[in-house]
Amino acid sequence: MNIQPTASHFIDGKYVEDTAGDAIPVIYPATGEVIATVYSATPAIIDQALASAKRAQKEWASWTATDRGRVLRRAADIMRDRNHDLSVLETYDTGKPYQETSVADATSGADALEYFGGLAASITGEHIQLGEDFVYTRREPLGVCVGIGAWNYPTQIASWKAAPALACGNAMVFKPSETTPLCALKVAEILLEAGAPAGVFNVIQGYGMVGASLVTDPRVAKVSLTGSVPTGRKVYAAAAAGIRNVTMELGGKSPIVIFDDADLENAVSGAILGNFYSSGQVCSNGTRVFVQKGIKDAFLARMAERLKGVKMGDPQDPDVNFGPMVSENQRNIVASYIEKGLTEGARLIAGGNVIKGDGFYIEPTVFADVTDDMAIAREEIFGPVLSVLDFDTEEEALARANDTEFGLAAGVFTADLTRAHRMVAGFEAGTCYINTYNLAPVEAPFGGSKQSGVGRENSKAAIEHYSQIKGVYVAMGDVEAPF
Ligand code: TXE
Repeated sequence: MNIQPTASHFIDGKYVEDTAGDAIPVIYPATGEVIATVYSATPAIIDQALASAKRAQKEWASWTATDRGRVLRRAADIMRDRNHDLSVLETYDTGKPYQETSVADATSGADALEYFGGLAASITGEHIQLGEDFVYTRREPLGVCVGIGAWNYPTQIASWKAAPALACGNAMVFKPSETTPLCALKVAEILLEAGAPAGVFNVIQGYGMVGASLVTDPRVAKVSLTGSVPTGRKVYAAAAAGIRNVTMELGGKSPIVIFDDADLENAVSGAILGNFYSSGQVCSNGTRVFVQKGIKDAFLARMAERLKGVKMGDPQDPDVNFGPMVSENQRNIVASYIEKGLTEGARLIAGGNVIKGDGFYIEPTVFADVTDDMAIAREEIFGPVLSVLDFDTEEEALARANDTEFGLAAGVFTADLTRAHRMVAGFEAGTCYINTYNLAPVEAPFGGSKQSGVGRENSKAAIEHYSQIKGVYVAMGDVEAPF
């Protein structure tokens, strides 16, 4: 499969190259080899992309919503037809196993395109009768939106931002993470092929400073970032200077609370999904697993047993279910946290080792006897490190689960559903799970509270973040004035 893209950027319906930009090597995480090279967008490229989006947005907004929806649904069909190739590319871009990318990435992108394609025609205003007079509202696009992506789900992140933005009549300039630049270009190709006018969805490459240039450009009405909290703070502040609408999908250190009466197998499965899927590189991961004392030993024993099912290896091999970290840097970050966990006195139950060799592999790791003050319990690791913390009572578990600056996700496993709903009502998190973890259907809102973000992706909630309401008062009689 040819991995080197035609060119680095996709602007105004065409691939565009400008090698004056900084070269960005695309490194395959499974082998460490450079499989492609793209170039960071120069000011000329940034201007070309924004000008193209500004121009195309006017035409796109003049289409009927039904016609816009049809394009998005056609894009979803094309994405599904190409799921295999898109999944292979996602694996090259991220190192995630094909066993995962073939069911979780382009499929999720297609779901979003299909869902918002279906919603488009229902994005309307309302009529408010006031006696003889009345008010009507118009739900209007924002204009040019900027999407900025993280590296863990490049196809999905580009699609989750493009779909609602375009459904509402906006145009978008999307900058993928410099770590995974390849997949978003395919999303741009597919939208054009599905009938979106050239310039409605553009992709440009670059490091953070290209993102910063996009956020501060006067042509930009809205910024949607998926990334870390520190980056979120910078982007939010920069957007504020232009009073721009923002969506912030940031980091987390989410809790999973497992009570004695939980179904053990499902609780272990939930903890595996919430810590080891995508080699632990998922923002909403439940990396603090609070286990009630009565079930703790059984949980640890079963978890250690289930980890024997890990098949690490070439992520393009469909039998492999655990891939490398996305980069050497990320692998080193995770290794340093494992070191910290050992130094701070946590008990290693499984894993803990970096795998020697070309790729950026590290073992799925489980710590027990973790206390709330440990770095592995407080800081986002963004890798396959599961921390088990003991608890006695429901009140204690809830208080400790919420004792974090983050608020992205939270899960609870128990057979007592009144307790489950009590826990969820008490969780300070935007995305919660009962007796499961990390499912993200496009029909459901996804996003965080506290430091984990602002706004929601997916569900009808996303329409609020990509459109604005204009209120129109219509007088049917004369105007009464005091003089
Ligand atoms: O993030 P970074 P990464 C979070 C996850 C982790 C991080 C990992 O929790 O913290 O993302 O992804 C661009 N102005 N989520 O390392 O470094 C940068 O080029 C404008 C949460 O990529 O923050 C990249 O494209 N842009 C998420 C993007 O910001 C700037 C799910 C993110 O970079 C910039 C996945 C600047 N000043 C990961 N600096 C969720 N909540 O859904 C950097 N960038």
